[in-house]
Amino acid sequence: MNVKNIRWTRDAAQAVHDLPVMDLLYRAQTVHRENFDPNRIQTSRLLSIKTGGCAEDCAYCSQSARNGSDLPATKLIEVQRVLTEARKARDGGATRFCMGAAWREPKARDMDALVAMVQGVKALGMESCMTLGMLDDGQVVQLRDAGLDYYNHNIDTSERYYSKVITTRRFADRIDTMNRVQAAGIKVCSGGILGMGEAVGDRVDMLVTLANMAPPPDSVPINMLMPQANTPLADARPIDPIAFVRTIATARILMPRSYVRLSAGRSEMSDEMQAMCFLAGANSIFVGETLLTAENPEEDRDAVLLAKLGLEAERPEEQTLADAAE
Ligand code: SAM
Ligand code: DTB
Ligand code: SF4
Repeated sequence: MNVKNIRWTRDAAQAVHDLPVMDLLYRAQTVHRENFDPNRIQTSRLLSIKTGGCAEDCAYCSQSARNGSDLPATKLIEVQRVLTEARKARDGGATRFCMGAAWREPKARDMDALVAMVQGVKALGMESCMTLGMLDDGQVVQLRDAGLDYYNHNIDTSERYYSKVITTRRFADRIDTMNRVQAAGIKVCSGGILGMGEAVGDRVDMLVTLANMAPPPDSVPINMLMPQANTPLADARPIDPIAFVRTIATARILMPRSYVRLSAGRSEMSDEMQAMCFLAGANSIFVGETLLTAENPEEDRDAVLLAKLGLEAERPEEQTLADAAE
């Protein structure tokens, strides 16, 4: 049977999540090895191309204008600046360049610059990814035709918990944009955040929603909340590291052929916790000292960690076992 077509029920996914940790990790690592080289990791680099002043009210985000954060709002940055950063990222070994904008959705007047950014990143031989908020059909086609490889659009949590975190859009709006992106042939990158006060069932439901997409997202970022001053989640209780690892392992088992990205929050994780996440099937990270606005581990620390674990960064020309099997 084609693993892509398994439809997960909530109960089956919850049963996986609740396995004894040794069984869960063994199963996740087994699935991982069937689909990927276990000693390789994909590396992406992020750049905020438009920071702050966002009209949405995401409770975790430093960039929402409604959160009273003191982050100054910027305009969309110039194409040349983006390409200078992309070149640095490529020379530092990253294979994908991800550009993020603090928008509810892009405006028509921004589309030419966005298209030029995608074309420029592609010309450098890198994969391109953007995250710009909601997109309409025309925008999806423009970005696809420019050569956009991935679109990041997180569902963040379960449908049930969504309105506790964001009130300015609905869970269904997120799914609509993802479907549009997927229908146009752009790969979807979608995941969420752990540690926002959600229940275990919300984490499982979020993964079930992603796993039951046809096909599931190619890339699944799992972020650990980085509490931001002056946001409603500034004082959220940190998630237990083992609970975090369980969620990564469950994502790996539910979505065997997707890249699972250990995303925001690595700067707060021990080497041991990150190693457990890789053992649980995470095989992608953001590299570079900043994410969009928050900090990421220093490059030296990451280089030491990967060397200690014998993990090698994927090269651009490298095919994963999953790709090779298509
Ligand atoms: N504005 C666009 C959007 O929301 O789709 C793109 C940028 S937004 C910052 C991308 C993702 O980053 C969010 O969906 C969320 O999952 C993650 N994120 C934002 N702030 C975070 C934080 N403080 N801690 C962890 N993850 C965060
Ligand atoms: C994702 O899931 N995580 C990245 C990326 N997609 C765009 C963003 C993390 C942001 C962390 C908080 C910040 O830097 O402001
Ligand atoms: Fe805006 Fe994205 Fe931040 Fe939400 S997560 S406030 S949409 S930048």
